[in-house]
Amino acid sequence: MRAGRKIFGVVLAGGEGKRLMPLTADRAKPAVPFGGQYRLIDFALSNLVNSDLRQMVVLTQYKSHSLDRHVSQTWRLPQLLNSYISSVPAQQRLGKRWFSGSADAILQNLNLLRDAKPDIVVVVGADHVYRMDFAQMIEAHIESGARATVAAIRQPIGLANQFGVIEVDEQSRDKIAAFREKPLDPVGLPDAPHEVLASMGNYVFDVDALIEAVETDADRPESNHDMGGDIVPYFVDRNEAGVYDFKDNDVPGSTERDRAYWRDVGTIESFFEAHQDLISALPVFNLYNREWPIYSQELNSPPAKIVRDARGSLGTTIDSIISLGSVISGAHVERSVLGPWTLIDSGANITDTVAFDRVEIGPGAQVRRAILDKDVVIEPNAQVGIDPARDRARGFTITESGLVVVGKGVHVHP
Ligand code: ADQ
Repeated sequence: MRAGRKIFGVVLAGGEGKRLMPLTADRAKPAVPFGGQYRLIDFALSNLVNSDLRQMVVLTQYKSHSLDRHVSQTWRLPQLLNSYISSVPAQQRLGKRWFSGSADAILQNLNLLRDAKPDIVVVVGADHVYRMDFAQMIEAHIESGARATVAAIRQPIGLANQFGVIEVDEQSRDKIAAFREKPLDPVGLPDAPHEVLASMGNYVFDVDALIEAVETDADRPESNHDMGGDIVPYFVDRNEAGVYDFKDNDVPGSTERDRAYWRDVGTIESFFEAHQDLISALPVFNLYNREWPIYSQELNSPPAKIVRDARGSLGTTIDSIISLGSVISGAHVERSVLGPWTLIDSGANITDTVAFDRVEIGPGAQVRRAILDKDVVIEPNAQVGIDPARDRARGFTITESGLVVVGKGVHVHP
């Protein structure tokens, strides 16, 4: 039982997210907007708060300003009961060097653990979309007697080189027998040769075991000081690593469809696909589960408005998410997710598009299969996603499937 044990949360939020460029040109991956009004980190933090954690730190490093601002403005827990989520920048506490990996980020912040004196530490990544009750994983960790427990989910074998791959002990199924970080020659599961059991990058540790592991790792010159690559294998070598199967996690209000949904949105394509899911009639990920809310910034904005323009042309939206503060006037929006304060003017046609905050789309403009970063302005009659050669010539990022990404603040001319 968790009773009486003090739990502390560490959110690893220092990653660059290179594969999401240009969306990460100016911000850390966990600060990338998602689903209109959220930032990616809101999913991890909502899960931790809903799991009753009350003391957490967010370790940042790469381009952390936007992330720091979001965490400090949005994630203010009441100070009563000593609740807090603090964003902690890299501070070179152990000499003149930045974090060399996620385990080094923890090593350089051990003072936080020593001050908080928890019994158990939950360490999670900050860039996945999912719902998870960590209280259930903590209970499984305590019951199993493992010193470190890794959350795991089945993934297609073709993706094994993006994940830590777990082999479960045949005798005691909650133990990890072997672990390989991002293997190039993965072996499928005995009951499903086309799948592997992947680490979700979420861990539960006994505090003293975690401290010992990162301190021991610091002295290994061959280490990359990475949680997946170095710390998990450290526990596996000692036969102290447990595995927690995410499919056993039962989040209040979840349905058969969205149970155990976990999505890496680390590439432009997967980021876009996750948005397409949100706006489908029966999305796998249900933002509207009120029993396990996903919290986000308080926008303090007027409601979204969809109206005829002055000449009487209809404003229409189909299969779309429209965030607060947006106005669609005499324009058509279809299968799109619009962030706060999007303005779309007469005759514009927006299809299969994800727009971040404060995007302006002028009269007669056309946008198709695009991601528009914050403050993008599409000028009257301009086009995006219609003529690939033109989009490429204008320096936009174009993915293999033809998605066009327009970077922050860019003005697109006709
Ligand atoms: P990756 O996601 O490739 O694999 P990593 O790049 O270390 O690993 O990112 C993990 C988390 O740590 C992210 O939230 C990232 O923002 C953060 N992070 C990275 N470097 C950091 C640093 N220097 N300081 C602070 N935070 C940092 C990991 C595991 C795999 C697992 C996948 C699941 O290593 O075993 O399968 O996550 O996606």
